[in-house]
Amino acid sequence: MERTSARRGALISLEGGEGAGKTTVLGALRARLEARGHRVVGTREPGGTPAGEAIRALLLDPAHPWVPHAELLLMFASRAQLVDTLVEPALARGDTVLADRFTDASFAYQGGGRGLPAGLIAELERVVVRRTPDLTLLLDLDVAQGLARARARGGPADRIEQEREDFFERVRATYRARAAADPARIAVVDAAQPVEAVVRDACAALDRFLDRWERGA
Ligand code: T5A
Repeated sequence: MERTSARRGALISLEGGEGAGKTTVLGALRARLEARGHRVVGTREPGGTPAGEAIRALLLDPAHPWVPHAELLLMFASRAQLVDTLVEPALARGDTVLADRFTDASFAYQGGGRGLPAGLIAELERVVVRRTPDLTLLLDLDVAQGLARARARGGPADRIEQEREDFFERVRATYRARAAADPARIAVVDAAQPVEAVVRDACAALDRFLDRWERGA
């Protein structure tokens, strides 16, 4: 039975380094939400809208050597379009938004990875996004293992996947630091486990959150 409520929907994001298994886990999270009566709107970043997908293509194309500030602003251009045209209307309808990456990715990749100031990213978040996810699931995985998984999938590496390993080590460290600083919002899932165990732990963290959220807490 669908939940009917005047309350706004929840914003749930999924984060992790390259090859951490987000795509693999997303389907299970959606199924769990729907089984609990939530209407789910899925998004991905960069992208998620026609304009955002065009920005994504520019961002990931190895032909464009974006400087860090340009990369950051393009991520936020895509996110602004997504938030205003898709995320906010969905939350206002009471739908649950399941986001494949959100602003934490900018803190991790453009902040940790590229070395841009966290204060600048926080200011863009405050002005452009105006919202923090209600729950974030962080799929945490050893960098070399994640890159090996991503490479095993085949196909050419995109511009960001072509970065050196130390870049992804900084990305991972930033994600973990953010989770340590905000454990009430960010749940860390050990993504080195077999798929079934990752899905089980991610769904358990989702259930704990939904138990509180559905009570109105
Ligand atoms: N980015 C994004 C920024 O720099 N700043 C930002 O603000 C934002 C929003 C695109 C890029 O943009 C950057 C980050 C990215 O570099 P993306 O589309 O989310 O973002 O790209 P990826 O993180 O590269 O997503 P992937 O689709 O490559 O990885 P996934 O979804 O995490 O991994 P998945 O599920 O495809 O799994 C990878 C492989 O591993 C296997 C899968 O079968 C698959 O083959 N696998 C497992 N194998 C063993 N055990 C498990 N537990 C497994 N789980 C999955």
